[in-house]
Amino acid sequence: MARSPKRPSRPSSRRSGSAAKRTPSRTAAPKAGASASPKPTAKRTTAKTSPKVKTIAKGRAPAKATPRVAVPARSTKTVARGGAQRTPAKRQAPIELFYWSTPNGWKISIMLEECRLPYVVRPVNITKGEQFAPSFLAIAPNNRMPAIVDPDGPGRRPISVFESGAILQYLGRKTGKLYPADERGRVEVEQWLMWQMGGLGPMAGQAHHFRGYAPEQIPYAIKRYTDECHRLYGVMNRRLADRPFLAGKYSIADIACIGWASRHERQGVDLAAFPHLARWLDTMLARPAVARGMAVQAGEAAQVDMKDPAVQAVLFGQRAPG
Ligand SMILES: N[C@@H](CCC(=O)N[C@@H](CS)C(=O)NCC(=O)O)C(=O)O
Repeated sequence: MARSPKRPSRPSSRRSGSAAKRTPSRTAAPKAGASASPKPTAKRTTAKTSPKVKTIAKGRAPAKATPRVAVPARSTKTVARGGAQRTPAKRQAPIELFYWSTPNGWKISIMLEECRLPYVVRPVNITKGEQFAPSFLAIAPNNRMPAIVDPDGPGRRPISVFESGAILQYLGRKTGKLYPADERGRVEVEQWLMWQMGGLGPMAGQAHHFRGYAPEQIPYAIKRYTDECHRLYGVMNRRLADRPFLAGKYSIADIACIGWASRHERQGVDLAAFPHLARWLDTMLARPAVARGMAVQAGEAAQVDMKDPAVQAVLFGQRAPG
């Protein structure tokens, strides 16, 4: 399995499944910002769907209920079923994953792979402004991916969820996997999940920005966020000194951290001083589901030049409208 943190391999054959070709949603059509449709990347076969049925995974029944939430009208490129195809007894409509290949997006593709849930990727090319499409904002009002629509939500009705931490918790509760039900176990997981959401993710994101993307080099900002990443990895290293994973057992807290930690070099942090973290990183990257999750549509994102002024105009300097 791919172990490279920087360039995850293409999805393995275990992940490959049939693809569903979506017809446009009648409930919403992306307007502003959704300037271009992404190109298909995965080698898939296609299956026709009726306008009412958003997705069909091969060998599965269509969703019983049409999602009532608005979804982007662009075509779907990928259906990934993880290991779900090995346990086809239960009919399961695929979860729609609104996604671009980034550390936050990977959290959910990894979780779906770990849980062997069938899912269909709805690409949200954030470098082209597709995160501002009204139909996407209807499910993700923060104009950030990832988001999901689960056609089989509570009460067997569709539900949408945005914010990667909330999605991980939702999927953990839904499947009973990687998120303990007992209160002590849950608290262990949640404190490290929130640590990632409020600490490692934002600080590493700022380090990436000021070290790699910013049009001007600002030494104070670079030092500030590089130092903070270094501090956070020290915290993580101490935590991992006497347990294999952040909450003891493998959990959604580890999944939340892996994408960011795998990019420690971009944050200017050498792991030589953090042996327990380095061991955890190797263990994580060796997990087949992690490799598969990080490989989802990685090629498309890798082609983007983050220094391109058109890309920077979309991603940086965003302000509230009006
Ligand atoms: N707190 C959010 C952060 C998500 C986030 O920042 N996503 C980025 C990509 S990693 C995004 O969609 N950026 C679009 C933009 O900046 O407009 C979460 O964890 O879901």
